[in-house]
Amino acid sequence: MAKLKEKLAQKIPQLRDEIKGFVKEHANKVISEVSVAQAYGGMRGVKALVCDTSVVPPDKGLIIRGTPIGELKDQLPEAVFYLLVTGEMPDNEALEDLKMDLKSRSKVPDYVWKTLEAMPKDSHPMVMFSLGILAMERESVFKKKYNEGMKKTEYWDPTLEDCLNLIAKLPTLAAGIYRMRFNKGPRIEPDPNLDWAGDYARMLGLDDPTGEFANLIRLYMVLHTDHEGGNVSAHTCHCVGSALSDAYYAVSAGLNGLAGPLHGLANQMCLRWAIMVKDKFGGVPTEDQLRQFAWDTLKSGQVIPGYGHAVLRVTDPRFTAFHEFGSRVCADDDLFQIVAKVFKVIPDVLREHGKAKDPWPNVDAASGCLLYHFGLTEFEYYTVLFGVSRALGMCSQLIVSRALGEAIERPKSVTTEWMKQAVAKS
Ligand code: AMX
Repeated sequence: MAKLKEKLAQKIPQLRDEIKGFVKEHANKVISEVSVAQAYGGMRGVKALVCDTSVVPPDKGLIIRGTPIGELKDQLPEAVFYLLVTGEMPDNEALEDLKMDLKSRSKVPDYVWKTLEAMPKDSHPMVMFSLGILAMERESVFKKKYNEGMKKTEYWDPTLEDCLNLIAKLPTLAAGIYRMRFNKGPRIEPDPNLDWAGDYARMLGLDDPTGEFANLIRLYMVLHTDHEGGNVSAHTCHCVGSALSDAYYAVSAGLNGLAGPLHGLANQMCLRWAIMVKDKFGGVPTEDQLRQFAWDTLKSGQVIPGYGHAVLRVTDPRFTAFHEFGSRVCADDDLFQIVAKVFKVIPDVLREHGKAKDPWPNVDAASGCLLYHFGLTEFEYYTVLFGVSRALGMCSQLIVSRALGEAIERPKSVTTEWMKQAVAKS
């Protein structure tokens, strides 16, 4: 049995018993209340979901299984995936085992390419990515086993199989989409000797004489993996998976949420904004010019992309990791300098503007300019990169959910009339 599966098989029964006992003992304890503002305001802050893979304290940012993301930035995404699922870092043997396992599953079926080739040429790369995943649903081991009549305690095993099959194929699929959608020539086949993210960088086909582009993709894949359970992509995946729809359905659904401009699409918007700044001022503007440009954006009713967050109230540590990478690798790049200057100017502008609860940069504020620096200039593609990484987190959460036998999601909705009566009564 592969090391990751072995580890899970050893941990799951105990974990399941622990949570069962905990729920039984404290079933009626209240952990959260919901105000009218929260019900109409995207349920912000309502504690009604459980996610053990990661947590985002507003004053610290992402912590994966107890380790702050800043301390994981030099790890491989495969190691972070193992950590997300099991709660432990893999030793060398387990890591190598997982890397090889993923390699052996990386071939994307031909019918997926044919499906994608039949799509309109101007389809958004996220549509192609989500559809490519959905097209592979017929491969689901979970669905097969479910139809054969598996026991609830066994759900996690074929879910793990589906997730490994899916994750293994994502770099090949996503790189193939890049080359197809942006006329980059034939697809590049996977290299069995490379790590998951390093091979993804190679299959995109950009020049990388220094190897720093591959390092950027490794970092990118680590930083975007997971962000607790309530964000749109994770929550959507969890909700769809709770109906026992398999990982292909659930991850594809999560990615459709990631494709929104307030979520994963923000990275493409960020770069577009930085390029607009560069074009308008013919290079790096002064701080005053930038401040004025930001006010013009806000006054026209638009948001400053890459700033603000639903949960965070500090500079996103993932932004810091990208900022450090850029300072080391491309400090002279005009767009990087603009992004660095935006970081100096925007928090004060947003504070003065007085709306955003969080005036600080999020993960999307710096990633685009780094990709652009290395020649990945098609920013419509950036959310796909985010999606490849976020699939690691969504899959981890699904595996844990099936391991714990979580119930189908079905919160209670109420009408506005009900709200009015409830308020009147109180
Ligand atoms: N620029 C201008 N206004 C902003 C703002 C920004 N960067 N961030 C928040 N605001 C505004 C909101 O639009 C809202 O205005 P409204 O009352 O008129 O509707 C008000 O400030 C209060 O919003 P909030 O409670 O601070 O944020 P939120 O939880 O509702 O939304 C987010 C969070 C990220 C959607 C928002 O900050 C935003 O739109 N940021 C820009 C887009 C972005 O960077 N998204 C990426 C998020 C990270 C990710 O998922 N990839």
